[in-house]
Amino acid sequence: MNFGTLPKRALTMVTTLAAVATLAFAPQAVLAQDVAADVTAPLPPVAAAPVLDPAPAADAAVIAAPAEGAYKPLGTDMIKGQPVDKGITFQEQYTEDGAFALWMHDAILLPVITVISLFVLGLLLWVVVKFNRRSNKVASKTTHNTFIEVVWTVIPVLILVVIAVPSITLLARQYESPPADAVTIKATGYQWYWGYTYPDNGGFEIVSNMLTKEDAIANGEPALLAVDNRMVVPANTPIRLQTTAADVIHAFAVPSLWFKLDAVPGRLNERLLTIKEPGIYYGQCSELCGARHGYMPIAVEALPRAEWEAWVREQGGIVAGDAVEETAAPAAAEETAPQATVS
Ligand SMILES: [Cu+2]
Repeated sequence: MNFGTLPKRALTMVTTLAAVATLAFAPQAVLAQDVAADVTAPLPPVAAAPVLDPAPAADAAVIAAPAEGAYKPLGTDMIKGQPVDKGITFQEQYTEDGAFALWMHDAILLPVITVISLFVLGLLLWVVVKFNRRSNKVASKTTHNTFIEVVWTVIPVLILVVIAVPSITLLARQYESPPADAVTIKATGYQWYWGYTYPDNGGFEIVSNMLTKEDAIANGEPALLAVDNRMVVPANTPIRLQTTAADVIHAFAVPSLWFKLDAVPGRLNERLLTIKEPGIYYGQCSELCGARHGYMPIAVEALPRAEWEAWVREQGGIVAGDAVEETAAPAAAEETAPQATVS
């Protein structure tokens, strides 16, 4: 091999690979921009839930309106987003953010990682076979090649841009503030269980402890994930999920909802959660919080809005409509009373 052909061959190869990489990634970039554009689209309208004054809410809880349909806990056929045997990607996702993240992983990150790994492996093999001492008695002294250096700087930059567009989009979506009419639910981490408070619905708290392995299996639920009282939430409704802790730092994490938020004592963290469909979704505390850290699972039960409201009333809580009716009635009576005396 003489001195001039090596850089020329390398140039041809690098140019070809650059063209292949561009062709391979171009559709991804276009897709990424499409999805990014969707982010600005407003959330689907949700029935307005006026913010309530907590004091009348507590009174109204005593005379709660009759339930439109009794609450029935979801059966084990509604368990969703569980890991599957020999699965190599994320769990199935049940939020918009999760679906977007899963798409980004499957359609962008994995192909990029695969192509780069194969490319580097190919280069290594090429060097091992072609440039060993046996086939190159006289070692090449080539050091610089401006074109190759430009190419191996520009192509990685382009790859990073292709990754950055959906990545920053996902980050921004995860910071989206809940709308004013979102249902507020506060998850409090305790050593070692969870408490779920519903401040918009009368402020009752549900305490959720892990079931024993025997009880979980008898229920048809996964051991170490099943709980006695699930965190019951409305599906297809924006939830303002707040997390805090009573003792040490915990973390509220449900993989199939693409949700993870630290629960820190003395601090209230908040993130928007909108679950796409009814189901049971399991998660775990994801901050090492002590001896029984592994035994404080999270079970989220998402119900259609009407059934969730029935559940709230069953817990002695109230939903927005109840309180409005209760507070409106006495106000109307006061207004009509003086008029009656005047006439
Ligand atoms: Cu914990």
